[in-house]
Amino acid sequence: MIRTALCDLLGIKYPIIQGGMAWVSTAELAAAVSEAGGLGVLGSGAAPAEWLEEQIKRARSLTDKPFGVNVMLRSPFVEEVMAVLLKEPVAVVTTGAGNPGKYVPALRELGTRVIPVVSSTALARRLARGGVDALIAEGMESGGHIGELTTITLVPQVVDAVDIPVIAAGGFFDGRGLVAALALGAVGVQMGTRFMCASESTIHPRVKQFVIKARERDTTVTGASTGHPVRSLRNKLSKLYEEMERNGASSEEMERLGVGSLRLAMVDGDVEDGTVMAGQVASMVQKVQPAGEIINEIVTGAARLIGGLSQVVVNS
Ligand code: TUI
Repeated sequence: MIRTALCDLLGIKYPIIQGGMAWVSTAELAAAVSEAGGLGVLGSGAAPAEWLEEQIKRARSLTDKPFGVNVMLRSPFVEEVMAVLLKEPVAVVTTGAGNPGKYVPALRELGTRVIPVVSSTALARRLARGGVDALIAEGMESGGHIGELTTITLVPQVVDAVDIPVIAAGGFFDGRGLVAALALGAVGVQMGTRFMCASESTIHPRVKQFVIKARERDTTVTGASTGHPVRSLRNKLSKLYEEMERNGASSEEMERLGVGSLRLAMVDGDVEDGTVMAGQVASMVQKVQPAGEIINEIVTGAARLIGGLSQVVVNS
């Protein structure tokens, strides 16, 4: 129904990638998204390599469709995680929070498609020259670690800067977003927050309810003073961060507070003392629903919209 060059590049039905979110994107979620025709992605975050290896095996047992792994480049286990990806190759590797340049040749040698996330045209150009397969241009509407530009300004600039396919991320939720991404020159979208509350998502039910309850101004960006701004849902911990930042706390002090806080939220369900990373579309999430239903809603919404747009053009 909605096919783009991304579908051919990755061997998927619909041009929708599920964001590889640390402590959120487990084998159950990734496999469900891949089964539904998108690209499911495991989020390795700062988890040890053994965890990832087990998750890859589990995802393979749940689906025979392609899936990916996101590598968080600031992980203390990044070398071991990369070693797992050379031993147990997956269809796609996405990366975040840094420059994956030195890992690209070995992964591509195995046939793995490498798709880094970028938040600037400078890194986009450098990586395109280094021979990556595509780029995800992620705007600051996203959850987690973010850059400075909005999606609507970043995506067309990255599209113009490189001659490889670009996937848009940050602020996408439904078929309207998918059509908007295509209008900006992207070949598809990556959505993270939209999939947090999928039935197959293994995060704590309290976190799902916290996302569902969120209103439009309920995300906040903390940690800008450390050079690593993070978007999350406002809670007791985010208020503490804001207070520390106002009082000129050191980067080390701020980062120490963050250690283990994502797991505390996502796995243990502590939505006040943990970091509930989520994007600005959190307020659009209204219920828990199967990943397949989410994908269908996005695709049918986009198809209906494109049908309407072509009529506008024909009639004018
Ligand atoms: O990576 C993400 N989202 C994340 S990572 C994460 S864990 C973390 N927590 C605190 C600090 C750092 C990481 C939670 N959410 N999204 C993709 C993304 N990548 N957004 C922005 C970037 C990015 C930033 C700088 C990519 C490359 C980059 O390059 C710097 C360089 O080395 O040139």
